[in-house]
Amino acid sequence: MDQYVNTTCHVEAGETTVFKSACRMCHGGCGVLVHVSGGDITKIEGDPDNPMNKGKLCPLGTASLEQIYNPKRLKYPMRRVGHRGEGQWERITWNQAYDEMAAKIKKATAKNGAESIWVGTGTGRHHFPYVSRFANAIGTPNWCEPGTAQCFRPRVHGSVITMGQLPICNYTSEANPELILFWGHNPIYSGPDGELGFGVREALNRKPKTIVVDPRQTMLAKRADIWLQLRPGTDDALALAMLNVIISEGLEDKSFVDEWCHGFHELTARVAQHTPEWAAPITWVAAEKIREAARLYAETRPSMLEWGCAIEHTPSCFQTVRALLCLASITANIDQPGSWSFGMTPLPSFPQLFDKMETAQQKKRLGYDDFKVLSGKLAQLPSAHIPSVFKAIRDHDPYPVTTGFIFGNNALSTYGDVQTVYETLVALDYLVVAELYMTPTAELADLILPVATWAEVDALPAVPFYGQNVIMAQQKTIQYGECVQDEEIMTEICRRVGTAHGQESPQEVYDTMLRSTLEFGWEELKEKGFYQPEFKWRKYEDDGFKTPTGRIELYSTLLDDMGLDPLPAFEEPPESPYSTPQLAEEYPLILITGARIPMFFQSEYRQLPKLRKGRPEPECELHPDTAVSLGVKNGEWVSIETKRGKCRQKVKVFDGIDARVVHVQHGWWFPEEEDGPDHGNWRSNANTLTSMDPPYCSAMGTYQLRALLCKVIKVEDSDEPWRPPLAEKYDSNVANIQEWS
Ligand SMILES: Nc1nc2c(c(=O)[nH]1)N[C@H]1C(S)=C(S)[C@@H](COP(=O)(O)OP(=O)(O)OC[C@H]3O[C@@H](n4cnc5c(=O)[nH]c(N)nc54)[C@H](O)[C@@H]3O)O[C@H]1N2
Ligand SMILES: Nc1nc2c(c(=O)[nH]1)N[C@H]1C(S)=C(S)[C@@H](COP(=O)(O)OP(=O)(O)OC[C@H]3O[C@@H](n4cnc5c(=O)[nH]c(N)nc54)[C@H](O)[C@@H]3O)O[C@H]1N2
Ligand code: SF4
Ligand SMILES: [Mo]
Repeated sequence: MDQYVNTTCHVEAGETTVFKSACRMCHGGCGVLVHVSGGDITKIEGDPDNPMNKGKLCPLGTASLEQIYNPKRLKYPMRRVGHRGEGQWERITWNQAYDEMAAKIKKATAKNGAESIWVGTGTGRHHFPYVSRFANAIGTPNWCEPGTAQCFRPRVHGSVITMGQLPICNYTSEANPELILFWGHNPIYSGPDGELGFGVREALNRKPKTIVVDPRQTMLAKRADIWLQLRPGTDDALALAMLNVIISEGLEDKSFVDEWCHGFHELTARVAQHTPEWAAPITWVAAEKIREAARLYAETRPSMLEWGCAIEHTPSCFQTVRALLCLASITANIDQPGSWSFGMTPLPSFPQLFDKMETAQQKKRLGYDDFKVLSGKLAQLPSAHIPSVFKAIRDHDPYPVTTGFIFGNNALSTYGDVQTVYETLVALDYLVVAELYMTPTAELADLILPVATWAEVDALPAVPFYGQNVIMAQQKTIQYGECVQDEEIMTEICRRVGTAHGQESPQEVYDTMLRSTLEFGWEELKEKGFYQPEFKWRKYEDDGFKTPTGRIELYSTLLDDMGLDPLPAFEEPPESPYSTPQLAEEYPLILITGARIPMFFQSEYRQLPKLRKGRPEPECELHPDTAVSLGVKNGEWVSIETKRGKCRQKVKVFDGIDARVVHVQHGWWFPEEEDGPDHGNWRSNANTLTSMDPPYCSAMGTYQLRALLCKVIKVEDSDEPWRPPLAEKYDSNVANIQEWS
């Protein structure tokens, strides 16, 4: 029996109204109680009834009030009056803003077709599914976000192609895994990225065996039964070698493989050469250790596989995803208690309106032919290829892209190679940025729209989006300034343009979704707070896996049909000590960036005192031997340099990292610096070091964001930080800026 888990929503407590909602300081999904009194939020606490977080909040969640009432928040729409990037703005009304945007969309469409409009967003915030809906409604196939090729979507698309659905670690069920394999993922820091960090902690308390695959000795690695400290970017080789051990030693689950897996013989042949001895020099992990890990993994069942974005930051990402899917599949760790499982998907898929766009227009999507799993025929959530869109903006090749809408993405911080990003943004004729804060990216806009925080929106959070087993209502609890939630902004633009679709209110959309499969609508869900359908295991026994063969496709017939490699394979990272040895002479260290820390979310929250206090300065991790050889000590500033650019961070000496590897934090800018439109964007920004250049993953178009080559140099506190030559233009240098106005 399905059951309503909750009882009440608005709990009147004297003068205070308590709303049940969902925190979205990260991807989100923790149940919260929001106390509102006199139109203001007075308290936010974890909802003890919620099965996802059981009343707990992480550091980000507890800082919510500092975010919602932050004095630096944008409060009303603003139009650029000076030159682009000069920081001169005039306040306008929403009505003026909507009319202006509608006119620009019509003009761009008439001149160069709707495909000349780029719609961008960031990772999984409440309005994520609305962004592609909006793009489809106004007729452009060119929407994208930094994660489509570099984070999460490769895992989703790879899973859909291989087994019909994304498998998840469901810690809300009673069953506990006997083993957890953490692969390039640190969920106790990175929270909800398909699961809840709280669930992982609880599962760990029950003392399962653990294997950690990570170049850094994280807390999880310290307590692991086996820690595989691999060379960054060689996950595919390690996974192939583990498959080799399992298959050559006959440790697979034979009956599951016989009945439910397609292409085991082909996989066996593919991995036959990939022995641990083959993998050891590639991965830097000893052959015996690979064997030991493969045996422990195969023999300890059921197990869950916690995988993270670290595997998606290299062009071989799709093959790595596929290899890991094969590992879990041949050991039958699929949709049974304590193993990877499939969510219940109680809701229909979000109405993103892809079906409303003509095929001919879909085919204009940049990346459509080249990256079939990201943008083309095999894409489960088709999106454009970012480097191709940016090229079309800069060079009008293969056609002009001239108008941009960004709903929540600090592109100058989180895209690879921010210098190229900068050149791209200033090449646009017209740029709208919907934001909470005046970020370095918003500074380059023509129109700025102030948006609502998570506590000011009505939304169906991404929890069901991940296939999790809970549907939640996120409720608007207050009005702040003139801020409007992104979904409403997009809907109103559609109305002003007069699009054929996409004009229903967000609440109507949620209501229709809920009622199409459940017996209640949006208002009832708000009252209940959340809904949890009954969970079923081994759903595939009823109607097979949703693939062409009805089985898990170790050998993918879909990829084969598209001319892509149907079996997992190894690719050396395009920039590495082995593929570019000459470059390695000048840049001898391997760079990894962006391992998550609990205080920040991407480039967010540096302006929240409670969180910033925990990490006041950017830090890079160096092995003690490396620090000695460079002549630097803990807390001293260093310049990290690649052939593309430089940034500086403070040294944190850390013996849990290989002496040949450096880790640099990502997302750093300095919102406290008011003067100058760049807000310290270039000083400590990891993406001055990275690249958006080819080669790309043949399926997903992924570029190499990690495992690049760098060097580290000591700098004095008094040394001027490096700024790229183009940043000089970024100062209010009117002569230059005029060219872009
Ligand atoms: N607090 C907080 N939570 C977050 C975020 C945040 O910014 N802050 N971001 C959210 C987002 S969008 C995402 S994608 C997730 C990301 O969170 P995770 O998926 O956990 O990814 P990371 O923290 O980047 O990296 C996880 C581990 O991978 C290791 N690693 C680095 N390079 C490699 C490699 O080549 N191979 C392997 N096997 N491991 C490697 C790192 O050392 C790190 O310990 O977190 C989400 N949650
Ligand atoms: N070097 C390096 N770069 C990386 C990564 C890495 O590990 N290393 N990780 C990559 C990954 S995995 C990801 S997912 C991306 C993340 O990239 P993004 O998700 O784009 O993160 P941000 O660039 O911080 O941009 C988010 C912006 O949205 C604003 N915002 C927050 N909530 C809302 C809202 O409700 N509405 C609107 N309109 N705006 C909002 C915030 O103020 C912030 O400025 O970064 C990628 N970049
Ligand atoms: S894990 Fe995410 S949703 Fe949960 S409290 Fe922290 S920030 Fe909020
Ligand atoms: Mo991400």
